[in-house]
Amino acid sequence: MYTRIMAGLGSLVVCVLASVAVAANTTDFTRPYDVDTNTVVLYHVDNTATDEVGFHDGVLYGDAGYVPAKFGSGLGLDGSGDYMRAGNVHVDPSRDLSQGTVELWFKLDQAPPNFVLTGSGTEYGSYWDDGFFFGRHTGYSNNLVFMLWSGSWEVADTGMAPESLVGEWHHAAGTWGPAGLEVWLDGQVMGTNPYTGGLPNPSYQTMLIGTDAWTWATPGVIDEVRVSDVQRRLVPEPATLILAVMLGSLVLVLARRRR
Ligand SMILES: [Ca+2]
Ligand SMILES: [Ca+2]
Repeated sequence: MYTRIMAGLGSLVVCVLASVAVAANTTDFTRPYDVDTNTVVLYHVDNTATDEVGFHDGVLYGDAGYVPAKFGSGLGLDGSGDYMRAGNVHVDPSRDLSQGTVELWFKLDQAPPNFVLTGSGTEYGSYWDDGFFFGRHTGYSNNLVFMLWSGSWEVADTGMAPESLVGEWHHAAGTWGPAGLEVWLDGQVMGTNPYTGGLPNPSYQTMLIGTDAWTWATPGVIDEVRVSDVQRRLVPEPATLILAVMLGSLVLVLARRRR
């Protein structure tokens, strides 16, 4: 009887774990994401600029190309004239502007005075950003920052000089919404700003990846780019899941030994 109960319990745990394992991943930044209803665009950049959501495929410019990256391949940028153009990702269909998350993995080859991992505003070379800005703007900070334009820049500062990030893969996320403006690095909130006004301009011309309207280039590789219309919490694999795996294994071992 005991053996049957334990074996049954073991099977149940295995079933639960199997369903967790195949569940869509939308929060664990250490793995490639799956699309959910709040995903605005998702680019795995695996030898294609296809948007996994299906509305805003990217286009590569300059001599941007696909190179080995964090997951599969990513966007290789030599720091001069290279970028991916995504268009206005908040229209067709229209998206909630009151909250959002912009994130990507990046590996810098160098840290120029001004560079942009991703930004939104006017077209490349039209010299006006009026959406989000993720990078370094030395007019505001010598650190990596996430900013939103509200007539002036609202700044969330990581406190990290990009020079200290060169040569290694890092995950960067900027969020806005009820919690204010946040900038995340490798799963930690590094800086905040009380601004809760959302993304003011729904009619920006384009999101650019690896640069902005000012043509501030980023030398390096960018991968797994996602925009969401919800203020995400980005967490690695939950500790509870690891605990469940250990518990499940223990139950199975005990059940086998009792037979
Ligand atoms: Ca990739
Ligand atoms: Ca180039």
